[in-house]
Amino acid sequence: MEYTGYWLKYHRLSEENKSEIIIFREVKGEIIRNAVEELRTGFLGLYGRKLRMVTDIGKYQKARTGICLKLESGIPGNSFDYLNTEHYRMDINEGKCVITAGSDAGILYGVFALLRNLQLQSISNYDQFTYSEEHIPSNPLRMLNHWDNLDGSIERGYSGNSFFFRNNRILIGNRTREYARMIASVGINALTINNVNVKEKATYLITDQYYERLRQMSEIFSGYGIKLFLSINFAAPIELGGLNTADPCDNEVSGWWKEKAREIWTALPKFGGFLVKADSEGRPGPFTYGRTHAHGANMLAEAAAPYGGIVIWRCFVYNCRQDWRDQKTDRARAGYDHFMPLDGEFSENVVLQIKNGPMDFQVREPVSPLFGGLKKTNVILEVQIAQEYTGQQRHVCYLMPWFREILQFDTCARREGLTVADIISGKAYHNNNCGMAAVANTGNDPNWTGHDLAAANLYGFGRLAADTRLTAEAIAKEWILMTFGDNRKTRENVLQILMMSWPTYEKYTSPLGIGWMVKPNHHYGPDVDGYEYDRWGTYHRADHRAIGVDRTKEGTGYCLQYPEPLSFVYQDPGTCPEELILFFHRLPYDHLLSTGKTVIQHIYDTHFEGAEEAELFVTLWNELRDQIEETVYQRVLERLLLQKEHSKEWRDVINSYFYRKTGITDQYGRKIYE
Ligand code: GCV
Repeated sequence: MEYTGYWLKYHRLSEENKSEIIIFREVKGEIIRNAVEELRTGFLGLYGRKLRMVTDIGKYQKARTGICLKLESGIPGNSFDYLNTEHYRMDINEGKCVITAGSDAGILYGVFALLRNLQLQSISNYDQFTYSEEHIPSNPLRMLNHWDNLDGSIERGYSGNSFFFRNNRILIGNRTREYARMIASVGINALTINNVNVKEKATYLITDQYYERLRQMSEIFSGYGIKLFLSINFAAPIELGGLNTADPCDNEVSGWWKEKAREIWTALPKFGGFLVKADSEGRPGPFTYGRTHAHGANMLAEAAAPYGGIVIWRCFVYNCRQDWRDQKTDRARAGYDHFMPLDGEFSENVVLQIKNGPMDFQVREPVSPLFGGLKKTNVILEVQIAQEYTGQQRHVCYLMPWFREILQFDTCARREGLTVADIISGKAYHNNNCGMAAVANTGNDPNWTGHDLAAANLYGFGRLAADTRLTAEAIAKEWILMTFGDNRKTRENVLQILMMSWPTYEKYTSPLGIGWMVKPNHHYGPDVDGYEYDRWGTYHRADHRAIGVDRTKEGTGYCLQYPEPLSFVYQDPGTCPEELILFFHRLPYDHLLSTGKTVIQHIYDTHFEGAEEAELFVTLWNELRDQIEETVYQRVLERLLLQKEHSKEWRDVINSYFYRKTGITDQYGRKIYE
């Protein structure tokens, strides 16, 4: 395999070189061909066994070992078409395995599940394996958003350059196919390849300069059940079409998009649709013309509808030219204020893509109130596995515990409870186009993700999006075993590192939900006041008496965007979850937390603890020296050592800052620089 370092390595489970296995398939097509290829690779790797394919059921029945792939229409009683098409059932009984699915993609998922189960249960003798599993994906859309630029750079990319673009050209090669395999194996079914900030040359992706290469790429991905989408420039009618407006209510503009859609889908029959960042951080949008985001999205949706295309419209809309002196404007409110009044106005094939929190992928934020608010709109939960604010893939930060918390969060949108997972599955309000998207963390580094342990986030995101009931720990265990093989010490130590890593990162960086104490622009490293007097609306407002932003009804009123009883819970510092207390409240440093600690002592303690824990990661990794392939071992060690040193920098900068502001000493007399 050309690109090593991920979970499809298929560590050998047994050396016995037994007879071949027969695959019977009654279905044809590219996806099935790829599924069979996966079986071949998997069985060769795991057992050194060869597979032979037959289309004669008699031969399959006579064989001692076999795998049968067959299609079946929907699961009775399930009213969701999309789910029916991607389900699979797998029954394995002493050497015979039947994978039944609702579509070719379902069969592919069943095949990956078979290979995964053989590895996870360390089945050294396939012929004696008995097992059954049925799976319906939790979410219809399970998507990766790449922020790759056509020059080959990646916005917030921490693992090398793009493997999709270089020098304004589209790259297609082995790596494209390997990537498709890798992400299909965890259930991803859609992706965008270009940055949401669509400028300059990227605007031209929807012209015949790029169609042929895009067609080739979309076919590689669709061979693994993955739809290709593109981020588009809302001002394309002006920049490409020579019109003097991009007003969504202008007939010429909507006509231009209709013609464009016809052209795109003629050239790319497997194309999925558009992702749009509009009126956000300098990107054009409907506001320029006094129109709403519903006008903008619906106009595009009408153009895409004849081809079954969808429009994914981002809710990351806020004023990025705020005056820091203005204490009334609260960036956290912006998404809800803009989009909530439009609930019910969006077309069926529009999906609103909402970042998990109201700000921007901080290590901790409350869940966006839009999830509990919108009831008549398709929604996608957007998370970021590119670790922009969580260590930039130089620090280990396994994000699945965080994503699980978000998914399980009760939005209180209904009295009987309605979690984010319920809402994004589409089941809560019977919506078809819903799901999860992650800003991708891959690049052309040999191991794809820079930090080898960051691959757990890619694997984890896919698995979680496909099955939101999986725990973060269960996912981590899978990834470790499939990536590093079955060694007890490796399983224990890597699991400990992964499961500690997000809380540890939070401890030595941002206390109590405050966020944003990072160096401006690149967002790596501590700078407590980095954004404090800037235009981005991200303030902690710490002075010598208090810290935090009052978002209660007496403050910015953000609390009130949540339904009751949540709004009450957040409103009162006595009931507000403490990990978010400074997000919602402005508190004096001597405010007592439920632990009996003051806010300032909590800040000191967590920063000392976090740095100690980062040091422990090095110790745990060192114990694996003889177990892990040398290059991987060294690559991870180098990053863990850097994290250890850098966590001390965070600790000391933050502790000194607050000591200098408050003059309050650490209760335990530890070293804080004056
Ligand atoms: C692609 C944050 C990031 C930007 C990113 C933006 C977005 O502000 O820092 O790099 O732009 O989010 O999600 O659109």
